[in-house]
Amino acid sequence: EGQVGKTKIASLMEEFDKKEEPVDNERVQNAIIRHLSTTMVKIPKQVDSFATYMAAAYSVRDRLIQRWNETQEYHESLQVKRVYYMSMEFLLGRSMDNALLALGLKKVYSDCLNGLGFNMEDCLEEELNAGLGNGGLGRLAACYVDSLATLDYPGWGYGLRYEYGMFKQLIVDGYQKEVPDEWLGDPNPWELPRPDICYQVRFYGHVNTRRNDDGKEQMHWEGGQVVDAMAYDVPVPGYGTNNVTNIRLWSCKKEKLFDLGSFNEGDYDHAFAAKMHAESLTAVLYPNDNHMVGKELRLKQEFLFASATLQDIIVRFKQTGRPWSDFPNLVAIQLNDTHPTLGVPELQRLLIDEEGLDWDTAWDIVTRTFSFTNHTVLPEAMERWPVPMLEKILPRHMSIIYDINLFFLQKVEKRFPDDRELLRHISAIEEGYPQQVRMAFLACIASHTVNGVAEIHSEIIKKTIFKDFIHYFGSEKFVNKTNGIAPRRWLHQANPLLSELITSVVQTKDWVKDLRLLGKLEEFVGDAEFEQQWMDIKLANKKRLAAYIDKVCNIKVSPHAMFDVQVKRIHEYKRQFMNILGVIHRYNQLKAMSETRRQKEVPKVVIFSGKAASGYYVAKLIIKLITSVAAVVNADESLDNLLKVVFIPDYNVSVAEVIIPASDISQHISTAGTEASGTSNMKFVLNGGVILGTVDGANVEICEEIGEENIFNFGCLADEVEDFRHTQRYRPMAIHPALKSVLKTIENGTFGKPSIFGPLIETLTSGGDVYLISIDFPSYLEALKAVDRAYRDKKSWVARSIRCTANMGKFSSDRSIHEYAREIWGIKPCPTPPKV
Ligand code: B1H
Repeated sequence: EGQVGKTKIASLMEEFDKKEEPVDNERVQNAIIRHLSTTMVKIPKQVDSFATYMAAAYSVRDRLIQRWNETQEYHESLQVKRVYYMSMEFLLGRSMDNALLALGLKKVYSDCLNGLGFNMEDCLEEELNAGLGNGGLGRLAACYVDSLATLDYPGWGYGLRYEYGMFKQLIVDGYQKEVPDEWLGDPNPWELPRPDICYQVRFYGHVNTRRNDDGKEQMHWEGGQVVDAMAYDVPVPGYGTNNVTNIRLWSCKKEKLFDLGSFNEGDYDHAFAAKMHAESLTAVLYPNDNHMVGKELRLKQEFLFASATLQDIIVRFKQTGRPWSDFPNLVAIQLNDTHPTLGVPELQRLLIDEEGLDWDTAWDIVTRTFSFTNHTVLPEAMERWPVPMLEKILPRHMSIIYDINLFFLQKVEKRFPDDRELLRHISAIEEGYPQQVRMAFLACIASHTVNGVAEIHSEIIKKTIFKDFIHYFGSEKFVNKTNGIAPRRWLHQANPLLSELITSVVQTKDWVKDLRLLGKLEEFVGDAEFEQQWMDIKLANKKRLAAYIDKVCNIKVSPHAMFDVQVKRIHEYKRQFMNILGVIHRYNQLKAMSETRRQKEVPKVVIFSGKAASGYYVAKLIIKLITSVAAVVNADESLDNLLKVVFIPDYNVSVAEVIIPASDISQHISTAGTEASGTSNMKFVLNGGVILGTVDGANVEICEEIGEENIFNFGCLADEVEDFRHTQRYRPMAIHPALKSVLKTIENGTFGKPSIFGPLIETLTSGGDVYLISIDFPSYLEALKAVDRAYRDKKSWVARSIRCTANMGKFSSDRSIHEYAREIWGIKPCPTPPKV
């Protein structure tokens, strides 16, 4: 009978997932009401826009879960190859709007909410931001999962469920202040807890050798401390497809410090308190972008992540019943930078110590499975872990890493005998006190393919960090995969007005999935009516941003002024410092101008936003300088509103969605060769914003696509940087008169006590000006002038703006994912059959 019952429930459930609630006003409304009453446990007088948002979210989630089940079941039944995108960061932002658009439910929900006395915008604003990432690297992972889902590729994201994501930024007295991000304060309808999917992860302990049944020696890692990692699944819907992809995030259960003695004595409170105070490994995201801090806790996070993920992948592989040699035919693992690299020795360990494979068979599987993306060349961002720390926390992995390195060096030695220098340079273990493991080298040795994230960056890494590896492996292993962005979020969702206009002239909505179709917009350059609509939409987006600025900064800005935007993490290499120095130059110029001369100037609002890592002193000083300049400039009535400076606090995905569609010009001005790609540059241009940028990262390819007459480039080139750095270091006072006078304005106290900014100015003078601000400053000022000149000609500006959007097809994350799928992962689209 039990058996009959089982088949009955199986067939009923299968049927259930295949059908979906029809989409009509009444049913959607019923679903919202049902969740308000049941899930949210509200009585009528308690209903507010938050409860309504939550109920609506739960009703959308119901649909997502069914499709998720169906997708996973389908892929499993076909035993298709999957990619697992391993990333310590997923900067997802909000999910509701994205899900509504993906499932084609926006209109119905909007009508329903109106019918219930609420409006869509207010409800969407109730959602918290999932800020489980620092910046570009984390947002890239989110866009890539969006594309995997939309293109029906079988794949999952794997990450960590931090209880506290990227901190919230307050600006107090002009300084950044960090506040914990309590994003799980409200229940999160977008995650599905999986208490039954749990793995044990070990730390410390020791390694024992044992003989197994056939007399072979086997290593066993034992003792130490064990924690539980539990899965939370985040469903990510594809746009206009039945496919729903999974991001599996691990949460570390609090360590079991339950004091049983006092519990049994009835001292319940005391026992409980001990448990509550135990820190979880997944408590908090390390808030450093492009900077490594060698903290033990971070290493433990990385291993918890690697171990739980590999155990989970192996469990699923074993369910297929296929032989181990098939592992790389069913599993591709992409390492999003080196942060998940411990997955390499962990897979090797699981295969040899737990599954009994021999070293070579296991290593062959490992190297056919992993591939690795490098995202930076900044030396301070390169992960290195001290050997003694690894030996203590992960003794078995340290010995595996030694062996991986030894066997690798033996092969190098065989090919290039007697080249001690080469061996020293190429070793994954860096000599010194203490010795350190170079994680990028380990990732490179274990991967079949290594990629950079923009053409220029992929070329640079071949000449720098991986130079010796090319010598050994040849260059075929090193490829480029230029980054991309999800058009769903960064145009369709963030810029509904432009998106509607585009659909009306392209005469199909297919551009949302096939961004090259935007090319058709070129035909409308010169069409007066279209150009007027284009400008009206930019103005409307600027008004939306102006209202936001008024709300959060209490500053009134004119939407008719040029909006000049730089929003990204605050870092010396990104040179927000140079931008604000340029603003001071402009301020001095305006003040020195005659009234009549001034009338001819372009009114400008310079907008900054971004977070500094909490321990990054100089970056925090840059924020203080920006806010100090803003205070003086904005209060100066003699400027006739020709210049305003705004620092928008707490930059995050949702804030970006408001800022980006509103920019006229945006700045991407990193020292050439330092920004691997940049992805916000793509977002701005896609929304008809023009770039002022250096010849760096993806700026180069954007320029190739949209034409150099449509971008403002300046500054020295990447291959000149080393020489300049050298001369600058020895002649740091070779400073241009314009820069000198700007520094003087700071030093004479115009923006507050000059001593505050002393250490910042010293980075230019005694610090050797590593990021070459004094070299690029003159050409930067020239470029700013060129932008002003061009902006005055409204007609050609709008043409330029349209051409920008029209030629951004290449930068869809769909293009990137297709390339990864074909050329690195070997996976094929596998669309889940549509609903009956
Ligand atoms: C990028 C990082 C990064 N590159 C270390 N590297 C981190 C490094 O927590 N950490 O230790 C966190 C992040 N992030 C960015 O990746 C690049 O700077 C951008 O240029 C690039 O567009 C982005 C995506 O490829």
